[in-house]
Amino acid sequence: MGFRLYTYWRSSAAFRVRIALALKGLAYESVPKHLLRDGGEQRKPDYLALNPQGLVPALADDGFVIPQSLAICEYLEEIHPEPRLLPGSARERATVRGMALLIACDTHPLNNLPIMGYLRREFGADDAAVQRWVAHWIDRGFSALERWVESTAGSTAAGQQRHCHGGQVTLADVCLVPQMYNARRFQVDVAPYPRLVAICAHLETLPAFAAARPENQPDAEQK
Ligand SMILES: N[C@@H](CCC(=O)N[C@@H](CS)C(=O)NCC(=O)O)C(=O)O
Repeated sequence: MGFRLYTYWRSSAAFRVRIALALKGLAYESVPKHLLRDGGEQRKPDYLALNPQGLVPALADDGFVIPQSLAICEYLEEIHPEPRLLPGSARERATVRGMALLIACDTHPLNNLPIMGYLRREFGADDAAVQRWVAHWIDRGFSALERWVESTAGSTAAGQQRHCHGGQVTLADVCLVPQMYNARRFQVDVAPYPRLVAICAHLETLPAFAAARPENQPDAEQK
């Protein structure tokens, strides 16, 4: 049976898992859940029976279902350790996990579509207000990460930074690229974060990151 990934092309949380699967060379069946069509396929009873939270992604491994992108990445890391997304010492892994959580817990949830919808519905926020909200929370997360990677990112002989931590891809990079995609999608100015931009420019050239990109998914829609 193998892996089955419940996904949506534009979901940045699913994007993380697609990158991790591709980096580890793991094949999977893609099961798209359209988040907007027909009230949201992720809210239908058949999917809620698999994932009571009604969010994508979820990964089924021979029928065992795991929700939450970082739990999925850590599961993949445990059952297929190479290449390592959590390398090095306990301290290094704590740093990488901290960076991943900065994005996945403290940044991404605040610019997720349901939050924007709630701001519009319940607080009467217009497009400009929602845009300000999104930019504010991405700026807050990216400002901190930009400072943080200054001391942890490996650099080439030419002084270019290519990863959030050390000289190889880690879980922090797996989270950064989808968040950068979101920032650009919502027209947030990323110029104040040159290290993060340089890291993403490198990572986006890697085949695993390219394969996982939203526009390369079977359910991708033309804009
Ligand atoms: N913390 C979760 C976040 C998952 C999440 O927010 N997924 C979004 C798409 S990026 C979703 O399914 N939204 C649909 C909805 O809220 O109804 C994870 O990392 O997996």
